[in-house]
Amino acid sequence: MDVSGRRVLVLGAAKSGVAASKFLKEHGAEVILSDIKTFSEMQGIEEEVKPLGINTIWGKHPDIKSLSPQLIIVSPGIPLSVPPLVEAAELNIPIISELELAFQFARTPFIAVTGTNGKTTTTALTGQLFLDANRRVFIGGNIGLPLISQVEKYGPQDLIVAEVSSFQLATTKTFKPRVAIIINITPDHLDWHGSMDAYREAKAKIFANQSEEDILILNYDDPLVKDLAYRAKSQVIFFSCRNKLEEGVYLLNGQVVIDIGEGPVPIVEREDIFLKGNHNLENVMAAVAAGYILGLEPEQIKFTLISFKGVAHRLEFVAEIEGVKFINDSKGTNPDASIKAIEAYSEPIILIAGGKNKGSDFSEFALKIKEKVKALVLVGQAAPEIKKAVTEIGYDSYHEVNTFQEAVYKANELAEKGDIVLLSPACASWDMFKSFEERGDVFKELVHSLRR
Ligand code: UMA
Repeated sequence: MDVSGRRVLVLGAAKSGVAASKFLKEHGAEVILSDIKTFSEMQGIEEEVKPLGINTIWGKHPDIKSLSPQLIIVSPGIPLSVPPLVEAAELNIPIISELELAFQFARTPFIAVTGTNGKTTTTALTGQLFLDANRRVFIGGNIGLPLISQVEKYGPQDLIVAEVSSFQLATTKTFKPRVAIIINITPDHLDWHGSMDAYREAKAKIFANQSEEDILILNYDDPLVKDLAYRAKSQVIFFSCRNKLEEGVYLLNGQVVIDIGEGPVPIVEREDIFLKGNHNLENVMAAVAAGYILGLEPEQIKFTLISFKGVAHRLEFVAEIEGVKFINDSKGTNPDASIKAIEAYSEPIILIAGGKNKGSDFSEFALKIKEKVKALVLVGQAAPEIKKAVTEIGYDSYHEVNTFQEAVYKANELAEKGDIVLLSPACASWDMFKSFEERGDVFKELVHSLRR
């Protein structure tokens, strides 16, 4: 793609829009960066980009007819239904995502990972497999740094492992990863996409341009994902946590094995994998398929699987103190995520839950607590609601506390050797913290202070 001398409108001036604008300007484009946020909200960005010669429009939708851009780069958070994009589509002005722009400038093979849940863990784990094998790898995209800011720093011998969202995929045109992974598809972001069908079609764009020499890794256990195989031109590798497959990645006598037509090759004992839980097994199997098909040795893959400790705030192991393991799952911001976290452990659990409720119903969560949680410590705004849900079904092993610090101390006091103290609040953090990251960091500090 040659952008030199072309007038490009970048819609949205957050992380990906700013990175795209700088890149385009460096490559000789005439760049207009816009955001509906006001000048005062965007002052910092204005000061950052103006000296580079990037023009800006703040506080309103840009007028497409008067600007007449030749190309539009749209930020992931902006739906295609906003007026300037509807108008641009009518005028046949190409609209692409920062992902498509990055791909067009890339010289590096991509492993692209999408799915409703688990994409961050799968992306980080897949990247780590290759890092551990001494490959030069960039891990980014929807997580971490925007691809466009890094893409030219990597060459044909390197690898880009990219988490890609449905938003980014919806406006790809030529995106063609060497390996594509779809972990699962369940309802999400329907306000942006308009329907479940449109959401699934956006995800399916991850392999739309793949050809026979490319690889598509699909979850056999998820019907919406499995059926996409019929449409693929690429080589499909299935993975399954539940079924013994004729070919693919699956469990055989407690071992994760891969069979790509040469018989089952053992990779690792399931119980030796550091990441626990069925949902993590999906992530692990997808990463195994990608690593093996791109030539990593089973021993190398095994090394990473037994040592990779996961991404921060997602079932993150913090410490073991006097036989009690402390786990930070501050990312568990809704009941569904916290149910999965509870299911991930076979040990007795002391659960810390509560925070800001986002309108969730806690009845399923309460049932899981009754089934598996030895003691429950409740904190934050939603504590009374969770208490009501558990008492209604006859669970009384709960303790209400007033501060987050008290919650950690109470959980520690209740825990005995062999137990797990799990922070998985099932709620947002905003009643007490700026973000779930801050909540997780405070939890980790408090846990480490217990040692002293
Ligand atoms: N805006 C307009 N016009 C509109 C609507 C919005 O100008 O009509 C502006 C907003 O004021 C805002 C900007 O457009 O300033 C939108 O920015 P953005 O939300 O796209 O933010 P970025 O920082 O560019 O972040 C995006 C991803 N955001 C989303 O997908 C919503 C980030 O993923 C990603 O890390 C980043 O690019 C770098 O690639 C976040 C995310 O939540 C983590 N992703 C979703 C998920 O994981 O479920 C998909």
